[in-house]
Amino acid sequence: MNTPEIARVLSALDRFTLETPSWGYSDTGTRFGKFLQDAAAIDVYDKFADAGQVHAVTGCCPTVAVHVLWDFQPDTRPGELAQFASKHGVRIGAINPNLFQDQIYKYGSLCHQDDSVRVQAIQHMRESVELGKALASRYISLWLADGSNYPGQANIRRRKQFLIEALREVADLMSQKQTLLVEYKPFEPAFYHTDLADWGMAYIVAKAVGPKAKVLVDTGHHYAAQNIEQIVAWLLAEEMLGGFHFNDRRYADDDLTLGSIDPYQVFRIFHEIGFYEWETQKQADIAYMIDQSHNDKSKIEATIQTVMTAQELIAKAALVDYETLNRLQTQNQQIDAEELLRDAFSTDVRPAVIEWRKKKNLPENPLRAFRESGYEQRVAQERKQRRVELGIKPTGSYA
Ligand code: RM4
Ligand code: MN
Ligand code: MN
Repeated sequence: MNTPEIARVLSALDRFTLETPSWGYSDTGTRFGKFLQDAAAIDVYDKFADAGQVHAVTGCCPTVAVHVLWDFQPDTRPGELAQFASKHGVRIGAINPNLFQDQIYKYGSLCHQDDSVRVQAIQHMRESVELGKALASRYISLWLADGSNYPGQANIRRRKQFLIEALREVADLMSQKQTLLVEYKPFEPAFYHTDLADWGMAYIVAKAVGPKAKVLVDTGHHYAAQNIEQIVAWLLAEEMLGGFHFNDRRYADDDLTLGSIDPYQVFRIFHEIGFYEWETQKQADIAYMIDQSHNDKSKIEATIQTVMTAQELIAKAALVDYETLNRLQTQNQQIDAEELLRDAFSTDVRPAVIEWRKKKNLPENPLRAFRESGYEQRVAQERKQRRVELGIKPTGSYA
């Protein structure tokens, strides 16, 4: 790598932050059960402490996404929680409402045919918006689990209308500083139809809601052969890309570590963003977030590994020479254009990433630094003991 290339990598890393999810630090599993870890976070305080560790060694993760029902109790004082987070060097990021856990949502929430259920769902959205305001958090990040399991069960068009009306109401409650991120997912928990099943539906709904709403791309929420970077390019071109939930997948919404299965795809996504930024001469306003469940890996280590992977892939994408690519594309030089991408992808950028870390007084190898700190062993002991004191019984059963 030459000096201008290194400079491009350093500047790309300077501009990149990645939000970690509170739920990535606690025990999660599949619907068949959970394998419990002593070091897993018990409560939101543990989650912020763990997120603080990730930020301390990577310098790249200053915010933590929260899930309202998993992280807030009715008596939680948002201000106190924010203060606790800041003690650990992090801030509260995206607020994720939860419209899928309550029994009343069996047949949907914002799309439900009963007014009373929709009213309750909107009320939860309102509380999430208020929480966002109290915490000066910019994003309300909505994953809507609504859908149906059998053909004929639901009026799909009417549900779409209910959804748009409900989200318009929510948007009216939001301040100008808040953004609603609309996530989509093809299936699960419903297996016949999902009300927001793909990016087109999320786009239509976000557009109907107005300028406060943007689309969120969760990389795991696509069918296997789908070209995600094209979706990203189109959303960028339409100024409708609000954020990402990063994870990798082999089959469906597997929530595996980013880049563990197909790093080239992540590279191509970052490439589309870089190309857009070069062409428009402006930084894309995107919330980069992780959405992973570390079911059997060490949770903090898996999060650090994800951040390091993302930084390396961002650095590789920064090596693409867009001027040259533009010329090659105009001349239909497809092999050379493709080689430009392949060269960038196969460059070992780790020395440049280490240089960036040294400049920031960060450990050269965040994963090793975290291991050497002994944090995980310490909290495993302490949390194991605390579980006994709190009477928390290990259960991970499905039925
Ligand atoms: C969903 C979706 C949401 C996440 C939940 C836990 O599949 O990805 O973003 O909050 O899982
Ligand atoms: Mn997600
Ligand atoms: Mn998901």
